[in-house]
Amino acid sequence: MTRLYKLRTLALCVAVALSESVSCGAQNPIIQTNFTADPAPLVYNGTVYLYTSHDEEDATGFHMLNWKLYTSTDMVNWTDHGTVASLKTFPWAVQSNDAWAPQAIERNGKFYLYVPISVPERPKNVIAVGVSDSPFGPFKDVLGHPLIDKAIGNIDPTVFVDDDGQAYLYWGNPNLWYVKLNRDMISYSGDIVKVDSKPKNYQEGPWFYKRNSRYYMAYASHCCPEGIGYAMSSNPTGPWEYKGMIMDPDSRSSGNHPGIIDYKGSSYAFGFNYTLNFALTDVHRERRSITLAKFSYNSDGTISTLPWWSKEGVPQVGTLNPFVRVEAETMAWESGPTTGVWTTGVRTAQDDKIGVYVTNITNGDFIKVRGVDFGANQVSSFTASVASASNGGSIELHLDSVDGPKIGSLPVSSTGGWNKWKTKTTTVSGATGAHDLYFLFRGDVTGQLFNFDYWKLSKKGAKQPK
Ligand code: FUB
Repeated sequence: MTRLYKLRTLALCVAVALSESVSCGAQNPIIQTNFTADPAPLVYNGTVYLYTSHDEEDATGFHMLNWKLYTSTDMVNWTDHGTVASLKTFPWAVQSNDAWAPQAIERNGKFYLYVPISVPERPKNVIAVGVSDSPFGPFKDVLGHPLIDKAIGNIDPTVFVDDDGQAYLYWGNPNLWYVKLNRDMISYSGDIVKVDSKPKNYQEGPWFYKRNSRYYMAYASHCCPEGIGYAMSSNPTGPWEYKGMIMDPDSRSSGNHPGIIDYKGSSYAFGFNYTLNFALTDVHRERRSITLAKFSYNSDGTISTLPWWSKEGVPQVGTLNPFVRVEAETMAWESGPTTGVWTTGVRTAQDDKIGVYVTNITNGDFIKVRGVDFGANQVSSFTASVASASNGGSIELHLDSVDGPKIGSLPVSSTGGWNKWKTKTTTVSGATGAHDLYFLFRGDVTGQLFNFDYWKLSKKGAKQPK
């Protein structure tokens, strides 16, 4: 790394930290390559599947066309799986906007994604359901019409299957409604019920779940800004007793739609803020970013109020194994928000052949993968799948910071096209134990260097991947 580049990186980190926008040690917001909101985490087979709504980059007010999926097994490194459903999934709906807050659930090996969308006629808010055989989608519109018909405020579905097999769908703004879903999860029986015991300051964004025989209703509360309130009940249909604030409203975020899970022995609350938007502009635009906090329940099941979303986020659960294929779009942080010039950070793209990959890589960009376990002096090589139609560049591997010890550098020359993928390998040495791994992208050209699909480290004596 040149001295000039080191100075530039350090200066940017200090300047950004001082400006209180996004610091170099940040972990919140957890996704930096897209604007994401309305977190809907699902724990399935040991992995957190985080379904999100997606604010388009040109948004001033809401501009939302699809739903995305990210996964993690350590709560800090998140893998982008791209778009799993979009307004095109529901061709009878308004196609220009309104892909709002989703929630997904698994039942008997099928996955159901409930989404609020709009129909052309007023009142326009409806709730639709997409079905897939896989948590990764794509979700299909099996009904061909809304699950919950149009009414004002039919938004923000939250779904839960109780121990006795009865499934419930709650939703609504400004009122809270529920219906009992049938076992097929795509139809319901009985009346749609308006909740009389709507919890104090309820606005929207309900998140319904059960823990230790207690039912919880977390929700976006107050307006505006929104905080996160919650109520409890001994019955899935209430009455709901207001219990307090999980997070107080804060002027740094006008909305705050909750998603709550237990994972690997800890409890987590997801929400969102506008940190990345405000790193780019002073103007409030509906470009949100999902945030994460760890918390504990009190012995009576109540929840103490959490501080506002920290920049540091949550501790890593375990470490990342680099000796298996790791998607390049698995990251804890990337350079865009750190430099305050998000448009020059790396981005993700998706195609039918290889799925999601990292793109928009320019000289000086980096990806941080947190807590990579290199083991005991066994690392010998680094292999990456890359594609380039330019002169390419290189991937430098650094430990613990972008200018930390360099353990290897992979030259990437042209492969003959941005989608002509080749695996390339270089030697790596000097890494043992767990470290944050930084991929620092270098190249002479102004403009894009290469695309990056996946990587893997190999141990001494291991057969090289082809
Ligand atoms: O994201 C669009 C809407 O804003 C959601 O449906 C609400 O919960 C609020 O977050």
